[in-house]
Amino acid sequence: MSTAQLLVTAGGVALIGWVLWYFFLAGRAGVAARAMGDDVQRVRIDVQGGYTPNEVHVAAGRPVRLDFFRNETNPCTEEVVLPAFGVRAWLAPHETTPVEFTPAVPGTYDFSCGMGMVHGRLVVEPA
Ligand SMILES: [Cu+2]
Repeated sequence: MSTAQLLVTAGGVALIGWVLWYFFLAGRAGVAARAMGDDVQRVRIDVQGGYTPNEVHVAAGRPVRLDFFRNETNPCTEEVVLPAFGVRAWLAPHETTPVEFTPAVPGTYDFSCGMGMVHGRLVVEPA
């Protein structure tokens, strides 16, 4: 192999490694947030290849409002579902879509994109 071929090969391998890291590992560390507000418990969730924060803590028995800000056009995240609360919402790109419900029963509930590829969880704590 010539030096140029070696460089191209090494570059390709580095690129593959970066792609794997970017899509599967980067920014996947858990980020938890607690809802603020005495009346409606509000949390903003950034949607971009995943949910940030991807763990949200709220209190049972009071209304929750999750403001999903979808900062991408990747179709993966165009829909968010919270099966336990009967929520299925369409998230317009580069806009904030509020999702409101009142969790009655403490527990941990999953939310995800419509395909179930990216996930977050809602931890409902006893009031
Ligand atoms: Cu998806």
